[in-house]
Amino acid sequence: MYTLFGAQGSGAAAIEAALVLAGVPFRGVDAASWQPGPGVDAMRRVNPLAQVPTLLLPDGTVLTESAAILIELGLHHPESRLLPPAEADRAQAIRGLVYIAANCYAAIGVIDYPERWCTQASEVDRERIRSGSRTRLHQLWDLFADSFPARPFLTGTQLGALDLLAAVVSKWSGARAHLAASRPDFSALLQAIEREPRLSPVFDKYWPPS
Ligand SMILES: N[C@@H](CCC(=O)N[C@@H](CS)C(=O)NCC(=O)O)C(=O)O
Repeated sequence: MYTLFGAQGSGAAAIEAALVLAGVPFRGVDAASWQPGPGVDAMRRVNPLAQVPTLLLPDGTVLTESAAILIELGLHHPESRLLPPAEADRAQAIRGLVYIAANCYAAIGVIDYPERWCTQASEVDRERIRSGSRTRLHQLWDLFADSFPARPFLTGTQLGALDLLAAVVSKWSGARAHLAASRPDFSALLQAIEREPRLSPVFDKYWPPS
C-alpha cells in the first residue's frame, strides 16, 4: 500500500487526487514541517527536507517532488490516464508539471520562507522578498495559462496529472484571484477541475469549505 505524508492546505492534495483517479488505496499520515509531532518525525526520517508531499511506494521506495510523484504514478498506472498515451501530449504534460514545480511551487517556497533565501533578513527585507516573489509568481501563472492550452483539459483530452498540479499549486499566494482577472478562462478551468465529482471531496478535505 502507498503511504502519503500530507497536511491540510498542502500540495499533498495533488497526489491524493492522483491516487483517487488511479483508484489506488493508500494510507495517509498527517505530517508537515509546521506541525510538530510524530507525523513530521516519521516523514523527516525518509525525507530530510521534511516537505509534503512525500510518498512511500508499496515496496518502501521514497518519492518526493510533486512532479516526479505524479509522473511515476502516471507511468505505473497507465489506465488512470494521469499521463496521456500519445507521446507529444505526454511530453507537453511532463513539461507543464516541471514548469509548475520549478517555477510556481518554488516561488511559493520563497514567499512562505523568505528568511531561507536572505541572510540576516529584517522584516522589511522579508516583506520585499515576499512581495517581489508574489508578483513574479503571478506572471509565471499568466505565462503558464498562455503556454499550456486546455484541450479541453491541461493534460489533453482527459483529466490528468497536469490538471491536478495546476489546480492545487494555484490555490496559494493570491494566484487564483490574480488569474480570475488576468486569465478568466484558465481561472474557470481551475475551478471546474476542483469541482470535478471525483476530485471535489479531496479539495474539500484539504481546503474545508467555510
Ligand atoms: N519541491 C517540492 C516542494 C514541496 C513543498 O514546498 N511543500 C510545502 C508544503 S505545500 C512544505 O512542505 N513546506 C514546508 C517546508 O518547506 O518546511 C515539490 O514539488 O513537491
